[in-house]
Amino acid sequence: MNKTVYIIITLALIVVIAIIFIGGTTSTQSVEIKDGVQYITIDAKGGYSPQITEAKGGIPTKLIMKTNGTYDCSASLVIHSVGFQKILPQTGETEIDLGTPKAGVPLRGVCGMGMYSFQINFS
Ligand SMILES: [Cu+2]
Repeated sequence: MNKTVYIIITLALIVVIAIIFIGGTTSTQSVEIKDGVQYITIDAKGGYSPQITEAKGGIPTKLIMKTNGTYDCSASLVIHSVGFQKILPQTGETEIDLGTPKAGVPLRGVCGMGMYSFQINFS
């Protein structure tokens, strides 16, 4: 009986670790170039994901902030370098025009309280 419980817990742990691992690798596909415009997607819920994004500089870029039942302060987003300061909808997508970012100048976004942040590196 005890052995069975042990095996079930071990299997459950393996599944959880696998999900976290797969989730971590898929989040690297957050940059997409369509018709000469670079789209960067960042999820906002209990912080920002991915926290660091590698993107290309020198091309028109749009940032898409995705919220999904986001009731925490990561919905209140500030991006100083483009003068953006808004409360994101609790669920939805917000497109932010980043213009044409220069290579070597990272962009940082922070929540209204400065608790959560993300960074986009342009190269
Ligand atoms: Cu915050």
